[in-house]
Amino acid sequence: MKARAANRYTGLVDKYRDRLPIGQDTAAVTLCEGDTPLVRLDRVERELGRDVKLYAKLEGQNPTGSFKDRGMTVAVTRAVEEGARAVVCASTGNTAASAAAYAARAGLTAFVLVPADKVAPGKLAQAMVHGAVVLAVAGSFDDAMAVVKTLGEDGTVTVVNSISPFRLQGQKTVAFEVIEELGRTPDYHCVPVGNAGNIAAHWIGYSECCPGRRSRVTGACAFCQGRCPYATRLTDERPVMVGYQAAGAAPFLRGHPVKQPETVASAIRIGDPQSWDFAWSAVKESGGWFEELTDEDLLATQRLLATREGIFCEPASAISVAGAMRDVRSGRIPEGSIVVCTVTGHGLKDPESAVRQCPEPIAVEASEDAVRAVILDRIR
Ligand code: AN7
Repeated sequence: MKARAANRYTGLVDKYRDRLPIGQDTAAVTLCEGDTPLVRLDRVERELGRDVKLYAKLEGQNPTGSFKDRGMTVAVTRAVEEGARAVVCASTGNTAASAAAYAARAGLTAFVLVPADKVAPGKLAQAMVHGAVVLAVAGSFDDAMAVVKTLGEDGTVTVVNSISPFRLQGQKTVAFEVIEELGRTPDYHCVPVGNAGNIAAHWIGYSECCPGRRSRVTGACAFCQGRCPYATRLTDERPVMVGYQAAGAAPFLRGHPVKQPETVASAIRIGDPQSWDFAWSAVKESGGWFEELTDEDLLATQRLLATREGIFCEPASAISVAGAMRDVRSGRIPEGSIVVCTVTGHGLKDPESAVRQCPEPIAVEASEDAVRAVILDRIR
């Protein structure tokens, strides 16, 4: 029993503490986030008919159902270290759910600002159930974000949006896990882009895996400086970073903020991304690109992943796979490539948009004959 306890996974702060801005003796505020599955998409590969290896990093398997937990464990652990009493964020939903859960665990009050009537019901439920003070803002996510930035300035509350460097530090660990699992760096890493923190965090992580080839923009790893065990063990390759946006909310494609972003993927209905420069750097330094997809594209891919691979993700998360498929088909991602798609959030957050595409349940009598008739009619 003892040996097992010693090997128990206790979250990403404990695992990567020497690469995170958390003191050695600080107890992590953790729900054992991270360590998410990397799943090969065999059936999507076959459908593409190209010689690529396609993987999905299932971030919806985190404790509150999205990648935000990676950043939140670090941000809330730090907030407690610094003696904060309350945290605040603006959110399209997932950050709010995560902040609410980690604040509950830490005994802090969470204030979450969400655009009124624009948040998927599962996410709103999480924020409410975990006891956050939910403020439904008469405006967009971008309006709420602007308010939160001003609140953070005088230190009344600790901001846990991805403008906090601690969030990105936590989220960078996804890159460490991908390299550990593949035993090498992927050639391409495809990420959905909204506020643009996550693609930047991926790049920080991959850059820290590369001794001697650190990002000029993100800077050297302040915590390992080549000394930590990972620096010698990991690779000096970095992947090409590709960011995908919904066509109605694609400021990186337009080259400027978008006033009224619109997409079925409410998680990434964001017109004025906070990590603008950072995301551009990640894409440019890596030789990557941004691309946009229509709502139809990402809903079709959400359905494909669900019906062919058994993966239920939210619409915003399907965009990385939708984009990778398009870029593999066009040859922009060449044959022979290893491609990882970050699938950012769980489909149960937003069942309505998914169910709308499905056939209705079949009403049937509680009799063997009636059920058998349906089965015989459908089986091939
Ligand atoms: C499922 O919760 O911005 O580009 O306030 O929930 O780092 O913003 C969520 C973003 C992708 C985009 N996929 O990541 C919020 C919020 C899902 C998301 C993104 C979000 P960023």
